[in-house]
Formats: sequence, structure tokens, C-alpha cells
Amino acid sequence: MEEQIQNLKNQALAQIISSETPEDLESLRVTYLGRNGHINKIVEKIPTLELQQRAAIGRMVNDVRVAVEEALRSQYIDLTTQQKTEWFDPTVPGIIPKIGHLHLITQAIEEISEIFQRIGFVRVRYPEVEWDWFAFEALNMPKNHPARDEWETFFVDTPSHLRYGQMVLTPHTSSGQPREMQRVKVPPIRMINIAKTYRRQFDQTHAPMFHQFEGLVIDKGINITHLKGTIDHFARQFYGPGAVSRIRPFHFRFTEPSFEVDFSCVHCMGKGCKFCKSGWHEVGGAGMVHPNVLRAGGIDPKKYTGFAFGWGVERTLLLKPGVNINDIRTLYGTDLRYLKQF
Ligand code: FA5
Repeated sequence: MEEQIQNLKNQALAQIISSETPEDLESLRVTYLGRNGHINKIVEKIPTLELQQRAAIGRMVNDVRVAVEEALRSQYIDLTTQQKTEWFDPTVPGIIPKIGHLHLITQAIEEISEIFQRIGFVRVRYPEVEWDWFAFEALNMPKNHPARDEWETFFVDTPSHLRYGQMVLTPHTSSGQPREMQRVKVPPIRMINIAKTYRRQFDQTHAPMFHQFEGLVIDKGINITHLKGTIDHFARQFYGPGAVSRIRPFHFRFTEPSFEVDFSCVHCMGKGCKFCKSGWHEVGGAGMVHPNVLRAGGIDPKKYTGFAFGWGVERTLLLKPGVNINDIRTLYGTDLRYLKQF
């Protein structure tokens, strides 16, 4: 009986090892391990054996069952992985993994932050969803003031705050001015607030979501020359040594006097060319912080003065040579042919 079991094991393992397909293996499994298979046939005979033989034969049969199961499993793995690797051609060139990079707006934001941080500005972030009070009221634009229209604001349909009014999507980073004054409390303040901003605008030069960067400096004795020096410094650092800025009189409720800020065209350095028409590009506004805004932020306008500026990141970026698009919305597209150039 022992010899018969040993022969059965050898025969089963030999057949398993030489089998060539998973289907062959399945038929061997039925032949040896199935209900009417060879192993069960021996098991059925065990009760007919002498008492002292039964335990030893039982153990032997069990060892054979385990060996056959293990051989079936390992041969199956061999056959199936062999089938897959059979077609592997090591000479086929590999697939180069796609490596991404920061989006060019993010790159611009990092560059802008670094330029201002090097001259002592502190980067801060204020909410993308803001209260009316910070976006307008504290900036000298009382309720129903027509100047608010300029900001084509998205209002959030939630109950108003008792003190801060309605919830809005931040229409400009100037809302960071009163927030920063309240945070710092006692000047000096040198803030650079870069954030997403939202307006109900959509055309070649306007996106409903865009980015602004807001500078705010408050201290004793701050005047327009500090503002102009800071703007010129930024122009040289961002566009190159020859770049200059120009400020033109304008009106904002939250600065007095107020200006619009232009940078010289990098292609013609202010002479006028096909990229700029007049030699200049407008990037945003600036001015000396209005006393009412200082008061709203808890700062005494008799002791302190300050300047502020707020420019569009995208507009500022588009003036760089090489960016070369005539529709701001391209920046938010997913066309990798454009994006991967940067
Ligand atoms: C303001 O938002 C003022 N808060 C700027 C300011 C700050 C003035 C501090 C004085 C002191 P204005 O609405 O002009 O200003 O927007 C500033 C710049 O944001 C624009 O010149 C433009 O560069 C950019 N901008 C405005 N709207 C859009 C838009 N829809 N898409 C892309 N860029 C925009």
C-alpha cells in the first residue's frame, strides 16, 4: 500500500511538471484531487486496513494531497507568468514617464512673492470667500455706493452677518488690507497678499477667476516716492533691468491720491510697437491708503500713512516675453501643447 501511494505521488508530480496549459492542470487536479480521484480512492480504503496501519497510511495520503496541491499551484503560476513574459521584447524602447511641472501662473506667483519678500514684505493669505465689510465697506465704499459696481461681484446666497454683511467671492485682494491692519494692529506693515479673485467677467482680457497681488506698506512717514520706488523695483526684477513703470492719476475710493500703474513694454521699452500700441501696459491700481481705510483697520491716520497697490497676476505675467497669447483664458485651458512650454 505504501509503495502504491509513493508511486501515485511520483506519477502525479511528473505529470503536473510536464503539463503545458492551465486546462491540463485543471484536468490533473480532477484526476488526483477530485471526488472520484485517485487520492480519494485510497482514502476510501483506509477503514478496511488493520487498525495499526490506518494512522500511518492516513498521514501518507495527506502528505501526497498537500504535495499535489502545492505542485498544481506553482505550475499554474509558472504557466501563467510564462505566457505573459513570453511576448516581452527587451529591445522595444521604454515609455518615458510624463513629468509635470508647476503651472505658469503658480511659477509667476512664486517669482512675485520672492521679489517682494527680498525687500521685507511678508506673504499673507486671506479668505477667498469674504464678507462685504472687508471687500467694500472698510475700503470706504458704503452700502449702495456706485463705486462698488466696478467689482462685478458674485454674492453668496447665505444669511448676512450682523456686522460684516453679505458673503461674497473676494472680488479683489484689497480686502486683505483691513484684515492685515487688524492682524498686525501696530505698524509697520509690509504685506504681500496673493490670492484668487472672482468677478462676473468673461472675455479675451477678463476671466471670472483670476489672481491678484496686493502690496500694503504702512509706517510713519510713508509717501508716494516709496510707492514709486517699490513699483520700479518690481518692474526691473520681473521684466529685466531696462523695465520702468509709470503712474497715472486715477480714482479709487480706498486710496487718495490714486493711480493706475503701467509697465513699459518689454519689446520696445516704451517706444510703441505691435505688442503694446503706446509703449505701455496697464497692470492695476495703486495709491496712498485713504484715512478712512486706516481708521477701519484700527490705525490712527494722524500717526501713520501708507501706500497700497493691487495688480493682476495674469496681466503682469502676459507682458513677459515668450508668454505670447492674446486671450487670457488660454492660461486656464488644459492644452498641454501650450502649457508644457513653460
Ligand atoms: C482693483 O482691484 C484694486 N483693488 C487695485 C488697487 C489696490 C488699487 C490697491 C489701489 C490700491 P482693478 O479693478 O483695476 O483694481 O483691478 C486690478 C487689476 O486686476 C487689473 O488692472 C487687471 O490687471 C486685473 N483684473 C481685474 N479684473 C480682471 C479679470 N476679470 N481677469 C483678469 N484680470 C483682472
